[in-house]
Amino acid sequence: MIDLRSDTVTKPTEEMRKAAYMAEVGDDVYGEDPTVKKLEETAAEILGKEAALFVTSGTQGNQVSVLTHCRSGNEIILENESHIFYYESGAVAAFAGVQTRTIPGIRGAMDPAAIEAAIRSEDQHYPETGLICLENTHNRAGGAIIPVENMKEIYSIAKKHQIPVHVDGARLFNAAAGSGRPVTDFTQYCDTVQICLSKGLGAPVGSILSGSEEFIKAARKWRKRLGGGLRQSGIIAAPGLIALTKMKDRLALDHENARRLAEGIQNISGLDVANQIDTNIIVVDVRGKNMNSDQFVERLRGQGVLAGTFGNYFVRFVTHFDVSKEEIEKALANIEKAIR
Ligand code: TLP
Repeated sequence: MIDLRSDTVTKPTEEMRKAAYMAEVGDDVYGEDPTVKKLEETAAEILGKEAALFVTSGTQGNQVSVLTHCRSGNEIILENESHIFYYESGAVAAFAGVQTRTIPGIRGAMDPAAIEAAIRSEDQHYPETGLICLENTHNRAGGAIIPVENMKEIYSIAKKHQIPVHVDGARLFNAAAGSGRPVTDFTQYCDTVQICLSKGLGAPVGSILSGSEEFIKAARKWRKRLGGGLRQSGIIAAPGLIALTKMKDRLALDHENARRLAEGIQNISGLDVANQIDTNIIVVDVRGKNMNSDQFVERLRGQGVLAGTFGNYFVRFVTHFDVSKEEIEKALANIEKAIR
């Protein structure tokens, strides 16, 4: 099977498995796991923030962030198809008790003026705007890179109104690799950021939430409340450390493979690549084949290629380090066979 459903399917490398075996551990709720500490310190340094917290997943990182920034009854501003709004099972309502104010983006980027217009003024009828969330790269916008300039404008508006900005940077290192800019160019324009170790970077588990010392202290408590206080978690932090320090530089290869896959798919009659390929995600419109996305994905499965449905008529392919250049060529040949 050539698994292009997501970059979450990557398996830990041999080096990661060995690091897990060898990891020095302690009880992290007592603050005694040296490997977790090292991962958190390294992550904060790479992201240009004061502190960081190891969390179990991207969803937990985003939720801990919303819970730490907001009070119940607040409103948060986020993009129409952002992961926090679209794919986190309504968690911001279930846990933080905040309501969402969504704004349409262009390739995932929100218009700063629309954000400013959505910020609530002081009035007893209104909720308070507690947080602005951005997503970079933007998953449902097909891995689109939100430009640093857009983030800068939004951040300056947020600061004017004293509203914090959180970035769901599940694939922020893809944005850095795809734009050729250091990751701190992006993180300088947010107060907090969540990055996933378990997507393109290949770790088996975990995400990092990063921000100020004060914020992370409060976030640690929210993580505990959610049952995310782990014990000898150096076992999973050790592969995370390898992901963070050694896997970033190869993301450009995944992007190259994505461009090749997109080009090949575009050449198959009846299939239409719906997004510009900035990073590792390809979204394909299958309507030209008179199929819906479920039917298309099933046909592909029959030829040994796995992809994910993305609404009724769109299918998502994600490249990652467990799929080689040769397998991309094979996947293309098999996609052609599947729909012939
Ligand atoms: N995305 C997954 C699915 O949940 C859709 C995927 O396969 O792409 N933020 C963004 C932008 C994400 O894409 C994801 C995962 C998360 C957060 C959540 O991370 P996890 O799965 O670790 O909770």
